[in-house]
Amino acid sequence: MLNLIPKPTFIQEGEGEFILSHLNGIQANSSKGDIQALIHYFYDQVQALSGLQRLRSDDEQSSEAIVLRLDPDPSLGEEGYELSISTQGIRMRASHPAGLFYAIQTFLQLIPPQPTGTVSLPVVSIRDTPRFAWRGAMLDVARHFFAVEDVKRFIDLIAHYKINRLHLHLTDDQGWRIEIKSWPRLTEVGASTQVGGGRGGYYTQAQYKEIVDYARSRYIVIVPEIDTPGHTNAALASYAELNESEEAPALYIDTKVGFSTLWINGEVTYKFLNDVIGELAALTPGPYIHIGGDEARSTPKDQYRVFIRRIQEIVISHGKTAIGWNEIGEAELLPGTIAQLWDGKGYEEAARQGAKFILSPSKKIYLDMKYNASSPLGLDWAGLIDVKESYDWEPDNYLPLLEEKDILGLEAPLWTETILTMKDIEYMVFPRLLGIAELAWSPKGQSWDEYRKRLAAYDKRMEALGVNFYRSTEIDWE
Ligand code: TNX
Repeated sequence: MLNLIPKPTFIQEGEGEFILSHLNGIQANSSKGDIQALIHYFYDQVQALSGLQRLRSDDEQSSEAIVLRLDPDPSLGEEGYELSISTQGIRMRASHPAGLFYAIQTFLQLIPPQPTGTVSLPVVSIRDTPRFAWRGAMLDVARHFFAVEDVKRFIDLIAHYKINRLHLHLTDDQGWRIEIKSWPRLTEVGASTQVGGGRGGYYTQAQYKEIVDYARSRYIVIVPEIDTPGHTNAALASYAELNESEEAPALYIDTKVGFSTLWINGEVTYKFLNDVIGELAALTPGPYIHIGGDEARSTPKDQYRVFIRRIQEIVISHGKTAIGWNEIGEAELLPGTIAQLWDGKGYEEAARQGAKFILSPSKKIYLDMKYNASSPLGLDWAGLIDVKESYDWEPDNYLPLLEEKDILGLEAPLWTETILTMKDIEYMVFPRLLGIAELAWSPKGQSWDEYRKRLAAYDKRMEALGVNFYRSTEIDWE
């Protein structure tokens, strides 16, 4: 059995092995920048995992050993690939660069986790395409702020499991984390603290672009969220005119939700949102802007509906697609708006309006939930979620009104009320995200009993990457 996660669509194992003793001379049939970048990525990753050395010159006999090919093949789609290892060498093929990136991820998982000087690879033929187009993770950088380096490490780690969306929850009651040049107090004031009263922080526009570019090099689209009309205390504290009372509240460092709201009937609110979303849209190559919309308990229902309508219009006017948490179904959804399911409120209305869904059911894939009653980190309002609970469910059967065609995919959020450091992030995310990535990528109907055996080999891999993961007792780690 090959321990691959997510499990590929089709695997045929053969006889024998291929021994890689040094790294050089990858052959590619394209000199496009994307492909050259992939070759560098491949060298760096293989070298780091295996200790293999790159030879200086490319004129060694091994130069035909590793071949990357871009071949138009509609049956592989945007992200599919073929990877074959024979006794003669390694061949990866895809229609688009993303597919080659995923072929590389699969290849990296075939490298034994302990470096021995050479790499012995099984003869195998793999053909693989994803089930869902949306395979996401979310990081809340508002409750606690995380430095650019942490976000890059997070991107590197999740990319290994073919995650292709990173949703950044950039604003909340406790902090505003993205520089907006036309409204500078958002960061001068609104970024100055975080849950518990620490220093907070924010990304300059240049740093945000650095994150976007880094994510793009790992085939991950950044989905920025400006949470509205609730979860806005940091903005309200920065600018008095955004409050109906025209008085700025104090900054907030506690974790209770539902008390803040933008001033729905104030025109200044829409000028503000147009400026913020305009700047963010210009910095974001991906097609999405997330507008939040959750837990707006201090916004009267009728006003909430007006607000959600107007903010969708603003997002569309900047050329982007709006995404909102499931509550937005209570308002009129404009064509194309995507609903993100978390607790089901508003889901039926959104489904009846024909919205497409991203599934983030809190009882299954909230990465901020404790694993068990003695987990040192996390919350438990949605339940305790050990590895099996997060893996062993079927997206297509989860909600009566949604069929496969209505589901764009899955996204696992990490809210950070109790998460302070990169080590904390890793502990909550790993290993649960591996199983969630498999639910999003692999064909329907995988089995928990078989999955848990494959996962058992990943402690060594996670150790090799220095990941602080949770050693679930549900797994017989190797
Ligand atoms: C609910 S999920 C929230 C977040 C909290 C989270 C904690 C959602 C859309 N809203 O504001 O951080 O619970 O688990």
